[in-house]
Amino acid sequence: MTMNVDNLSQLLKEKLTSSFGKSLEEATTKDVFQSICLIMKDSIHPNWQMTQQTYDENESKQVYYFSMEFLLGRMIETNLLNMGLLDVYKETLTSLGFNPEEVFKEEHDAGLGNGGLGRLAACFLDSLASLQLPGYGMGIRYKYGLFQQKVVNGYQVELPDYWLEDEYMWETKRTDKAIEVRFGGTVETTTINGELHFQHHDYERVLAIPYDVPIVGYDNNTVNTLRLWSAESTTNHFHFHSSRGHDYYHYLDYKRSIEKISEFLYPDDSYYEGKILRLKQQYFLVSAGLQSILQRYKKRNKPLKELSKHVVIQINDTHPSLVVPELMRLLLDDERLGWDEAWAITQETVAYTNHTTLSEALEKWPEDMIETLFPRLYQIIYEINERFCKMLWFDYPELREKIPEMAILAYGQIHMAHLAMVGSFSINGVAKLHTSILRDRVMKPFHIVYPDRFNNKTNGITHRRWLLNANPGLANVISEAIGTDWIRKPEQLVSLLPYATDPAFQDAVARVKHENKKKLAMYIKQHYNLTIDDHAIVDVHIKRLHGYKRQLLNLFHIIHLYNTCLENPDIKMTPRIFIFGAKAAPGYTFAKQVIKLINAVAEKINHHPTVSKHLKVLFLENYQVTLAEQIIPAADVSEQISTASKEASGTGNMKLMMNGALTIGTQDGANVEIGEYVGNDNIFTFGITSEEVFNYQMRGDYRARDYYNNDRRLRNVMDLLVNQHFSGDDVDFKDIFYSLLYNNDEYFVLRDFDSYLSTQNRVDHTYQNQRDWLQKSIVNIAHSGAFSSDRTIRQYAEEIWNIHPTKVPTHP
Ligand code: DL6
Repeated sequence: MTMNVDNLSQLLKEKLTSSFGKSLEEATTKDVFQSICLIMKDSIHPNWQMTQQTYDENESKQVYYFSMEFLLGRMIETNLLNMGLLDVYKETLTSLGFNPEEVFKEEHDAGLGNGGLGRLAACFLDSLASLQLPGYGMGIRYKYGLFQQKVVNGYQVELPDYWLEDEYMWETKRTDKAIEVRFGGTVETTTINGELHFQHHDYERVLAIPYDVPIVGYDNNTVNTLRLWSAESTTNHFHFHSSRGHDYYHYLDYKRSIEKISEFLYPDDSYYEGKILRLKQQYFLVSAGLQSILQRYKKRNKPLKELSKHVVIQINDTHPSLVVPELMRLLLDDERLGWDEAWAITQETVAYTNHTTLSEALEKWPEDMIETLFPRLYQIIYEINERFCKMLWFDYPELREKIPEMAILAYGQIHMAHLAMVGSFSINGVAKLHTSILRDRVMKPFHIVYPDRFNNKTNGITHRRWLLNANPGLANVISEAIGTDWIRKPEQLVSLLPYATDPAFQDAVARVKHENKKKLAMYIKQHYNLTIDDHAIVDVHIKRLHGYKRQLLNLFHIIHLYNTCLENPDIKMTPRIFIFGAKAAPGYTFAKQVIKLINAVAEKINHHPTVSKHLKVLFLENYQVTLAEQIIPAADVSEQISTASKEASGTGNMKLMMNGALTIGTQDGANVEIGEYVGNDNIFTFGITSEEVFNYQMRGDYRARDYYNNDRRLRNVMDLLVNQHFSGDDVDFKDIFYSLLYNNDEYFVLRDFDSYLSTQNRVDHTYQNQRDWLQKSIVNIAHSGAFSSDRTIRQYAEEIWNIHPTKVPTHP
């Protein structure tokens, strides 16, 4: 049935009655939202079933993307867009007297991720389905997503994000597909008929229950699956004896301890604390996921040695790297394969993506913790390590000295990245620079041993969510100029290049930007009671708060502008609004102090009678996917100012460029490739290079203090942190000041201050020439197709996974 306003209205009325016993007049927006989801599911589910059936019938090779994080955001608009029904749903809702935006807002963001890595995983799912590629996501159904951030008196306060409070409309619980996962216990080794057998005793049993979420492809019949595992206790653990009433309470304690495994998303992407739970979560995902894959594979009646012809497992960073020993365990102990065969299968099936070179984020686990929680896996890791180190000793004499630093197990710690690299056939970085840092520095000895495994896959973002959905005005202007082919082939956005100098097209782009700014201004007025000039430059810095992302450098520029305005009350400058959105890890004190400082500076500037005419500063609380969708279309300037070498790729840089913002950025992560595409004239690059950072680190001759002493502007900025200018008597920002001067400014903020300021000055001047600015903006949009996750996923599919599009027939 083709949907139109009439039949959809009818369906909606029927659904409201059958599911909620309500008429249209009685229905709340939540009822309407839920009814819409039910109607959508009625058409998604048959395609879902058909997709899985087609994959099985065609024996398509499938990728399983294992990730501890999937930052999905809201699904309703993406699903409707991909189903080709967004417009008719919006029209129908409007005709029935509902505001579609208000209805869509009823969906709580699925915040099952911390930041870039989790959002990337969500973009990848969208691209897999849209390219008709057989792909499966494997994750955890955390009961609480990343915390909700409130700002109270300028400080970050964390509240639980109970995203499941209302039913999650997209998921389907599959109790029949539950898997048992075992923790702890002991391993008994026996020899039967000359063969070693390993028996696991006294373990704790946890039930992994899958909740499947459909991932709808764009304008095709494909519906892939994101499988989220939830931990439950096994009921047969509890034997209630009426004479021993306390058994009941023991059972409740036990049940609670099990459920905790999938309760919280670990709210940190760089510091690892609360280790046991985190480690249990990793194994829980890995074991449940792998067991379910093998169960499904066996239904194909193929020999296990052909597993890698049918299955490829991509591990998203090291968090799921227990896949390597767990797959070995299943093949050795359950399937009774020999070591060499099991090892060959494992290495041919697993691929690893690295997302960070920060040493504090490269996971290491205490050996005793692994041994206690997973005694059999420990034995297997031990053996993998022994064999690996022996191989190094005999085959690579030149690396003998490096064995302690390359070992998987050394000095009481298990190095997960080493485990992942040794146990996989592909090791990829997420931007060219990052991959070369991995090859030439951080993982250099591994590159000597496994040169063919290393490869680069520069990240991407789904243009469907980040342009079509988030910025329909711009999408229309583009389609009017170059047609709609770019929607399927985003690289065709490049045909916009001739329009970059066309005044009519420039004006159309400018109008959309202005409309988006007005919308953002309204949101800011409503939520923060702050009036912003919708002709001001909108300068945005939105990402996790971390020292290396240098929100502080941005803030120093703002304080410098503030000082300049105070010194020259009659100054002429294009008004600018600086927007920050960032969550700090709850235990990361420095990052939280920076949030407080941003808010303190905002307070001062926004209330200053003259400065506030030129500048506004705003920290938007609870930065998450839906908020990003509101900010990005309105942005003019994209702050990508990490210390060179530290940001593996970044994806916010891509989203912002796609929406016509110009990047002010360091030569870091994917900024470098953005610069290569758009050319030096269309990006504002500044700061020291990664080579210079490494050289400073090697020579140890960086002296932050010299910059403070020699630059009056910098001193004038920094001194305001310690003379209570921004803080009154209750707080000061000495710790920040000291970290820069006495701890020698780990992230080179002072070193890059001068170059950042002069580049910001260029930004300001360029903006004053609107024609020039718009031309640059359009060049950025035109090249953003290269950063669609469709391109990235095609590269993964062809160069790593060897999977192919499988057309799903229309459901009869
Ligand atoms: O690859 C996705 C994303 C990159 O764009 C960011 O540059 C990088 O910082 C982020 N890495 C992580 C690392 N977490 N851990 N571990 O989130 O990945």
